[in-house]
Amino acid sequence: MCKPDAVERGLVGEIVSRIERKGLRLVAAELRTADTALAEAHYAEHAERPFFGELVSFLTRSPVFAMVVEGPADNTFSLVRTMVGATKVDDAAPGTIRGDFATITTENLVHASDAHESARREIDLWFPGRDLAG
Ligand code: FUP
Repeated sequence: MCKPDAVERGLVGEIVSRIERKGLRLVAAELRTADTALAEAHYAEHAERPFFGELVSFLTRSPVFAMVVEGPADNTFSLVRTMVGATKVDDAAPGTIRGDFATITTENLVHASDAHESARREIDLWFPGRDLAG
């Protein structure tokens, strides 16, 4: 997902281009503004963290570009996570999306599922009824 900061900064094309050049394929994509319920469900694992409120405000402040990405093997989530880079911007290596374009951790441009299970859960959350989760 290109988060609100990525859409605001006009980086959707750059991010999609990197995914496509890698050899991965978009199978669904949508520009939409998340409501609070969707943002809270998306970040449910962080519900007890002190930054949860800010996270939900951030994700709902303007449209995100949600995507389902497919690759030739069953490691697509892992490939995408590597391209995205570390969560903390200080740790995000040059060559990664966050390493190349993000300067603060709270605005680190992209979200990417970190396992098959989270990918399935998040696809069902953002693209309900579409039977895309594989
Ligand atoms: P990631 O999977 O890399 O997006 O990272 P997390 O799911 O752990 O965190 C989700 C978002 O919470 C991050 F993108 C930024 C924010 N965050 C903070 O603001 N502070 C933290 O200490 C950790 C995460």
